[in-house]
Amino acid sequence: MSTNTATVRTTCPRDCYDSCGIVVTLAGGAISNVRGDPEHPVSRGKLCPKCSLGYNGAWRDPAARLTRPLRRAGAKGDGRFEPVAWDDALADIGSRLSAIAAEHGPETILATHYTGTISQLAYGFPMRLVHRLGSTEVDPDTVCNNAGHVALGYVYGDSETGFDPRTARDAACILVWGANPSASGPHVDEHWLRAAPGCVVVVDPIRTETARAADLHLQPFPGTDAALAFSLLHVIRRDGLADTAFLAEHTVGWEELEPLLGPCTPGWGEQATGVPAALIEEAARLYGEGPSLLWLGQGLQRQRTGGNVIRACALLPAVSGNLGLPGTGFLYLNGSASRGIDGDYVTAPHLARSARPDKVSQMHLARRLEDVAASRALLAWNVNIAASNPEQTRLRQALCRDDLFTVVLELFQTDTADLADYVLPAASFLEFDDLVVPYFDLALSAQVKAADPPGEALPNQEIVRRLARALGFDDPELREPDDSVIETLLERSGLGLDFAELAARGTVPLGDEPVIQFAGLSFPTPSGRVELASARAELDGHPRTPLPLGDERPTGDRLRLLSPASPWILNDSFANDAKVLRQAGPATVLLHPADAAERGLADGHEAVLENAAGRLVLRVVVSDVVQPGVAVSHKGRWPKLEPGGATVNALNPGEPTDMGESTSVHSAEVTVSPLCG
Ligand SMILES: Nc1nc2c(c(=O)[nH]1)N[C@H]1C(S)=C(S)[C@@H](COP(=O)(O)OP(=O)(O)OC[C@H]3O[C@@H](n4cnc5c(=O)[nH]c(N)nc54)[C@H](O)[C@@H]3O)O[C@H]1N2
Ligand SMILES: Nc1nc2c(c(=O)[nH]1)N[C@H]1C(S)=C(S)[C@@H](COP(=O)(O)OP(=O)(O)OC[C@H]3O[C@@H](n4cnc5c(=O)[nH]c(N)nc54)[C@H](O)[C@@H]3O)O[C@H]1N2
Ligand SMILES: [Mo]
Repeated sequence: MSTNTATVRTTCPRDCYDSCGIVVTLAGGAISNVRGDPEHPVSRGKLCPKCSLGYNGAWRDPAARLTRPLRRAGAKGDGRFEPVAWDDALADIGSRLSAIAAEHGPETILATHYTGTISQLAYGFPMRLVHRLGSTEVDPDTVCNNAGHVALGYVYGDSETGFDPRTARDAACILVWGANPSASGPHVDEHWLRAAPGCVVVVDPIRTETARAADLHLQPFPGTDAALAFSLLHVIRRDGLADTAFLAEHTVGWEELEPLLGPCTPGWGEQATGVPAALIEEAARLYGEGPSLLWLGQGLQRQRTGGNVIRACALLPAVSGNLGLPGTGFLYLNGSASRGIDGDYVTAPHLARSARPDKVSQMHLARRLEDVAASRALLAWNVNIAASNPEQTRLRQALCRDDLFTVVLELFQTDTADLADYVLPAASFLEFDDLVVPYFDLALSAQVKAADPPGEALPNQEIVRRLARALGFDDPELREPDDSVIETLLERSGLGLDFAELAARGTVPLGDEPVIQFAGLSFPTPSGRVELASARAELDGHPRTPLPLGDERPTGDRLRLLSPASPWILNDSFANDAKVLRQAGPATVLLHPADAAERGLADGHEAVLENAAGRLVLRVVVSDVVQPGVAVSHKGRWPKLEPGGATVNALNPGEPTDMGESTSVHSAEVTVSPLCG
């Protein structure tokens, strides 16, 4: 029998360095297969295993997906819901929110969202309603990378203009500092990093697959990277690899920084970080001679002193003159403005009727939600805070408040959705058009609708348009259809494409040649130069320069707990897919053989991890990829699918970083002991 088959070319909008091109095969109008686009430079015909399984599994399984609006029909948290018609749901949500805004002020309505999808409209359009309502935004980046943004802002005035990965062809060295693309960007790892002609130096407390494949792996104790950076800078200066002309013309503060480098000898660095002095010497030479690229990972800054860490590491390109030339520069992430995307057009901050309420850090969300007077309602889209946020137990309790009116937009019935008053079914990226702006490669990609959403599900932005109507808002921005937003964004981008052309090409790179980061060597800082010392930082209560400090080692029998990305799960996405879960296996804790032996633990044992925030039982894997004093348990599971009803974030106290009130999740400390011992 012949079936009517067709293909649609689209893009993966997960929060991942890869942004893979996808080919969707349709048979008789329904999706029959989702795979990598053979013509896409990143995916090259192959999706990563998690996306391949998930997009051909739970994401297209109508039994797993939310297909109708649901209203709570029992006590908060007991999981009972009843289907309800869209119009009834929206009318009730509209009147509840209006009443809360009128009675208690719109700022008592909190809005939390993040990168469950990074496509422009599904990510940002709902902010139009948040602005119009005057509600309080829970600062999205504070659960991920805000310390790094703030820190790079002090030094370079900009954290979202990174190197162009295409310039790797000109680099003699690539220094990957606290990123693990073998998990967090598997195609970037395979096709970009491993294919690069230069030598690769990796700085990571774990011997990740990326570290294993590198020419040189420096394995510091977590949180000691600022000391390591100062030690590298000591060698760079001592060996005449500091670019004095660059320092004189394009930086301020060298005279304040230079004296700090003197004591930071490789021997001192070894003491402070655990990295052998000889490796510090070698890495400094490789990086300092250049041309060199520096990739500053996001795991790097999730430390108590993460801001100081990023500021210290960010000195390297400026001191060694690895800026403004082919094969040089640093990358934290490439923001959408570099593709000409007008973020304010998407989110329309001008819709705010009065001064916007201060944002709340995700680190303080549990506490804020406990405050009845300050938080009456919560809107959530693209997040599963009950899984991904710190203080998991405390947050769950706060979300159980009967008088907190919670509305969750979701694809799946997550732990967060379980605690909602209304769950609104969202369409997935396979079901509507949008724009994807990769945050590694300098390109722009089309997300193209391949099929209708299941049941009554709708894209976030359509849900928001309908909700705005129910709230009685008639601003044209809240009625603007998707195609108008998309075409306006493309027009303003200056890339000379409309959506049809972009969709036909899938992904369009920014020009033919690599863009040089900070080509004119002018920096959007107050001085117009790289600020090795920063008056702005000082005004904000920080030291003028970064400092050669490292976090204290855990005392007593505690271990430092890292919970980075797993190759099998993406944040909390895919953790509900049966095949993905089978591949990922049970939740584990990796322990160094010495730490395991000391605690009488061996492979397969159950261990209790405990601290003031919570307690968690995990299966032990003894492994020398971790160093003594460090335990590893990957992020990304759903509490309700775990035997103990909790995940690693039950152990995350939510202590904010030194800058940006951001997550210090990799600073958590725990005791580890046998379950029955
Ligand atoms: N222990 C520990 N915790 C961490 C981290 C860590 O390193 N360690 N990392 C942190 C980081 S970096 C991040 S970014 C956060 C991420 O944490 P989350 O934002 O909670 O996780 P995601 O899985 O990215 O996305 C959340 C939800 O978005 C939904 N979603 C996907 N597409 C759509 C859509 O189109 N519409 C709607 N309405 N929903 C959609 C998915 O189904 C998913 O449930 O976790 C943080 N938590
Ligand atoms: N498969 C998969 N891919 C993902 C994600 C996922 O959950 N799963 N999450 C996505 C998201 S939201 C983000 S933000 C990115 C993050 O991706 P990355 O930037 O790669 O960050 P992480 O995976 O959090 O951590 C990277 C590395 O930082 C190391 N690290 C931890 N503490 C320190 C330290 O003190 N010093 C140094 N030098 N290194 C340290 C960890 O050991 C880890 O190997 O990945 C994205 N891609
Ligand atoms: Mo993230």
